[in-house]
Amino acid sequence: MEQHETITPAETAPIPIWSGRELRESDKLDVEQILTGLEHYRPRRRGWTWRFGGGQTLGPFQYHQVTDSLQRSIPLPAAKYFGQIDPQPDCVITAEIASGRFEDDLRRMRMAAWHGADHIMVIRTAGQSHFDGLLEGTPEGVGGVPITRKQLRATRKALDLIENEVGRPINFHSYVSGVAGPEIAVLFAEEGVNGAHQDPQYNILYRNVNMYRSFVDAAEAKCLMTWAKILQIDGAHNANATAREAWKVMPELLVQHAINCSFSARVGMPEEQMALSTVPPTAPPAPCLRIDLPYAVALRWLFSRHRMRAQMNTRYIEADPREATVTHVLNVLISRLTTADIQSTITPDEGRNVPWHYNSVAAVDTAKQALVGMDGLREMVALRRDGPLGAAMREIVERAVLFLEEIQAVGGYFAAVAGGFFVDSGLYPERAGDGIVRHMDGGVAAGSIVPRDHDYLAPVCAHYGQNNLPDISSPCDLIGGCTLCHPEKIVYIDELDDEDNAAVRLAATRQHRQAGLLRPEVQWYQDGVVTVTAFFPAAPDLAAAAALELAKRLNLQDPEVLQVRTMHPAEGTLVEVKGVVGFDIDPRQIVIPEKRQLLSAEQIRSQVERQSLRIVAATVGEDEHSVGMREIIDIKHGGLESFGIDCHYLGTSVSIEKVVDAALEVDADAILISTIISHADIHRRNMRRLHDLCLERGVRERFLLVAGGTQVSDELARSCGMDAGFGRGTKGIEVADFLVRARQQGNRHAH
Ligand code: Z97
Repeated sequence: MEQHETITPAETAPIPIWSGRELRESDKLDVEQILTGLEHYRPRRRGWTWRFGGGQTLGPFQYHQVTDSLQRSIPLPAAKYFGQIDPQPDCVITAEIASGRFEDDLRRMRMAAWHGADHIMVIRTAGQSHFDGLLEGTPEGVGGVPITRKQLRATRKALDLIENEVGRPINFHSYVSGVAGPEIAVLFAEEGVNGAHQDPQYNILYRNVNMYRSFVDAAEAKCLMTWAKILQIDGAHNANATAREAWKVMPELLVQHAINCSFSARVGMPEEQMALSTVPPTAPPAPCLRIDLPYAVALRWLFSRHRMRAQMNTRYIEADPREATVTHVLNVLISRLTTADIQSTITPDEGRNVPWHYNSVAAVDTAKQALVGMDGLREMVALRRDGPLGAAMREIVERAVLFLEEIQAVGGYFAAVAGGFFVDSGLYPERAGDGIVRHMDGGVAAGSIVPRDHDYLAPVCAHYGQNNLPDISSPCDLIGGCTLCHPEKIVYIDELDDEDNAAVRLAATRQHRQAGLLRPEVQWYQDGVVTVTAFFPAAPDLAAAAALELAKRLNLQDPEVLQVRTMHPAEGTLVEVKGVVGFDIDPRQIVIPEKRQLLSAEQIRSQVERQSLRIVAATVGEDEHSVGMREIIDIKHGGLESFGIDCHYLGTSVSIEKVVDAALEVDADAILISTIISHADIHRRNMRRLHDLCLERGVRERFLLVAGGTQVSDELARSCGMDAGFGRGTKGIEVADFLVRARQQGNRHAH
């Protein structure tokens, strides 16, 4: 299935259709097959792809900020009320996939893509920047998941299949950082990686790589990224995440963006290839829009020709996905009130786990839902610059300008870093004295820069700086082509560790996979992790301990409390606890209840129009519950009335005799009784009584008898003489479907 193609720049052209095997919706991604033949795999394009196209009308709605729909996707849950439309917003949506095992990540990417992600960021559990060389042959899983050629190829190959399936190009993204940054940039250029974080300031501040070395390396890396059209994401957002009082670093963030952008431009990177990584700095209970919005406006005003990558604020996420989701939606509101080219998502449980796949997908859905919900917002509201917004925005910009001026005054960026200017939590020009201090002659790889000889010559393309090339068309002509121009020259090295590698891991689970056994999972293949949510009427500490005890008694191994939410210090606490189950479920021993295919609402309506249908309904016996029956009947809930069925509701605590009398009086087609109370088997007795009474009066054949209630099942109802029974969660359309079909078929056993 591999093929050798010449790499062509992607631009925004539709994706080429791959001649390889297509994925079928019902097939699982065959990871072993993906891993086969990687030595021959070539990426089919190079460079970043934005979303394109855009029908303005989808279903009943007119959209203003959507792009082409996917061929296959999972729409938002509420789409079922709108003809299953799945509008795809105008910005690229990122999913962060980071299980720590790439073979598991591949499956997750597919789920994320179906929900609308077209930017897959693979992050590792150990900092890539700590490595000082290429990782060819390294076993996956050592020190987290380093990016190796093998992993890149496997990922890109899987993404080829996935993008064919959903019908939209997917950008694959990682990092170009650390002292191996230039080598990694070559690797990424060779392997068709589409986007990468690159910012020398990140190396300096967060990985303590020597300053000079970081900028020299960045020049080389950026040159390669420019050649390969890899979208660059900078690293300013990290100051948000690390400063003690993050909302005060806004002027500095602008300065950091400016430094990386102007350095990149000097290397030759076009402005539109630079994406600024921006995160709204605060989150509720801070009055975040008052702080974050002026910052967002200032940023876009200063960097109007660059791309904006809007990251979500995760600084304050601990364990409550609900809280994180609200912050994310507020972040998306800022994207919609300003602009965003990429809306990045992180899982709402980032504070407590490596991203679990369903949480990654939840974050993608949150972004999609919020973006689509705010479609065209800017056409309706305008940002007022003449009030506090304009004033705050000007103030941030002024502080940033002063910051830059001071950097120049002290002798430049390196001197400023040595002076602890950066990630200081004072609102500039205030300084809190807690900035990150790095020294010019210190850090990893200090003193490792070697000046090029005056006759230096490197016969490779996309190489930065002085190079004494003879007058030839391409530098690598001297050696008959470099690996960028002639990828067949790339030497592919598989994992070299015999014991820890993807093949061994897959072999360990092969039998299990082939047998189709099931075990829950959140992180790795069938890791057995489940969560239990329990409310205890107890104070937090006691509730947490009780939850662990609960997990133990449920036979969950390694129980761990994930979150504790106090409802009231004395009255109760909600606890979420995770644990591992050690057993498999064999699908062959499971009976899947057959799903009834319901008539459509339209079909039911037209049947009822053709031949009217009348019912009497009541909650029977000594039972005052009315809500269940009401839901089944009321037009407001899409109940029987909404299909034109004539409903005579008799109320609650109605005797069986009265129900039958009423049915005879109005000449009903069906009798619906509901019983919620079920002690002393009263629900069974009511059903039997109805059946018997109809028999006694010789009218059993005249009526369809239907019973409902929380303890009622179809089987039980039939055994008590009913024609059908409906349990908890029944919708009106299910009852309507039964009534229409049963009458149509002239028998009572259509259910
Ligand atoms: C994000 N959630 O989406 P190492 N270079 C830059 C970075 O920002 C990063 C690295 C390198 C975050 C992702 C934070 N960013 C995590 C400019 C990391 C990664 O592999 O951790 O050494 O470097 O942006």
